[in-house]
Amino acid sequence: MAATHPSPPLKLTSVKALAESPGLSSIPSLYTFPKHTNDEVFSDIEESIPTLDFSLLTSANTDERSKAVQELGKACQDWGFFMVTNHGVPESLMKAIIEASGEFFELTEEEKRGFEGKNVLDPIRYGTSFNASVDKILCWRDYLKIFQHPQFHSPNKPPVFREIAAEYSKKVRQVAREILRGVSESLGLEDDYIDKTLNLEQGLQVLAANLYPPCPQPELTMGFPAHSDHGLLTLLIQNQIGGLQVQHKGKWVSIDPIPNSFLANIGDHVEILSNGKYKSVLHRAVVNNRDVRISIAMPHGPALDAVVSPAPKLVEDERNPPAYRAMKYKDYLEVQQSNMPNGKSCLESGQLLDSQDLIASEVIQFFAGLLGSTDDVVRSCSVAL
Ligand SMILES: O=C(O)CCC(=O)C(=O)O
Repeated sequence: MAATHPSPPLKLTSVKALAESPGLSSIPSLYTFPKHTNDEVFSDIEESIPTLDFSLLTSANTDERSKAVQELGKACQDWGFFMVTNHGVPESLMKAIIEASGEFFELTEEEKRGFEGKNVLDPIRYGTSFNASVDKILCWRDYLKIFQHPQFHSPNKPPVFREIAAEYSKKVRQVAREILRGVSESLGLEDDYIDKTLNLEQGLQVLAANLYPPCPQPELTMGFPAHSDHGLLTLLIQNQIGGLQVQHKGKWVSIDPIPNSFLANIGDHVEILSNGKYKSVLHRAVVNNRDVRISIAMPHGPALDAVVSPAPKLVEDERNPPAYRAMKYKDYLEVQQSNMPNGKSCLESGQLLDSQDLIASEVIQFFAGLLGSTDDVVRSCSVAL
C-alpha cells in the first residue's frame, strides 16, 4: 500500500480539485482518520432496513393508515432509519436535482468560492470537509447547503438549479410533513402535535448536496464521519453509488441505494421530543476509489425560533422523567456546527439534563411568556442552566 502524502496541502482546496490533481496516488495526511475498534462493517445482517409505503400512510382507509403508523413507529424505534416508497415525487425530478447538483460542483473553483458561507445560518454555503474552520482532520467531501424554507434560496449557477430545487423541495417537504404526522401519531400524540408545537409552517428545510470524488486510498479516510442529524426528519437520495453506513445494534451496516425511494432518518429533535423513545441514529459516509458519489440530504427541522423539549404527555409519568433540556433549535444548530462529529451524537455530547433543570427551564419560559419578552430571555437562561 502506498504511504500517505507527507504534508498537508498549503491552501484548502476542494476535494474535487485534489482528487483530479494529476498522478494523485495517495492522500494528504490531513485526510487520514484514525481506525476505531468498532469500525467493523456488518454485511451478513439478517434483518433488512424497514420500508414505509407512503401511499398506505396517506390512505383514506383507516385500517391501512393505522397499520402504516404502527410500522413507522416500530421503524423509528428499532432502526431510526427506513426506506420510503410510493412517495409520489417524480423519479425524473429526483434525477434532475442530482444532476443539477453535479453541475454545480463542475463550476470553476473560483465560481464555487463565490458561494462560500461563514456561519451555519448563512442561507447558502459551499464548502469542503465538515466545517473546515474547526476540523482537525479533513473529510473527503465537498458540499453545498442551501436553505429552501421558510425562505427559498438558490445559487444563480448553474442556471437550471433554481427551478429544479424549488420544485423538488416543495414536493419533498410535503412528504416530510406527512411522515412527521405519522411519527406524532405513533408516539400517542395528536397527529398535528409536531407540526403545531414546532411551527412547521415556518420549519427549516435545507438542501445539502454532498460530493464524494473517487479517492486513491478510501480505506484511510472518511466522506462524512459518524454523526446524527439535527432536526426532525432527513430524506436522502443518491446517485445509485453506495457509501452510507448506519449504526445498528452496535455495528455498522451498509445501506444500498434503492432506485426511486428515499432513505429517511429521524433527527435529534425527534429524539428530544419523544424523550428518547426514538433515537437519532449515528450514520456515516465512506468513499471509494472508482465512482463519484453524490447524495442529496434534506433535513427538515422546526422553525428556527422554536424551543424543543420532550412532549409533556411523554414525560408525565415519573418512571420516565425528562431526559433533555429545552433548547431553541437555532442555538442547537450553532452548537452542532462548532464541533467536528466525534462519533457521538450531539445530544450525547452535553444535552442531558436532570428533571430539576428541565423544570427550571420551563419556569423560565413561563415567566418569559408572562413578561411578554422575546425568546432571547429563554435562550440566555437556558444556556446558563
Ligand atoms: O452522503 C451520505 O450518504 C450521508 C450524508 C449525510 O449524512 C448528511 O448530509 O448529513
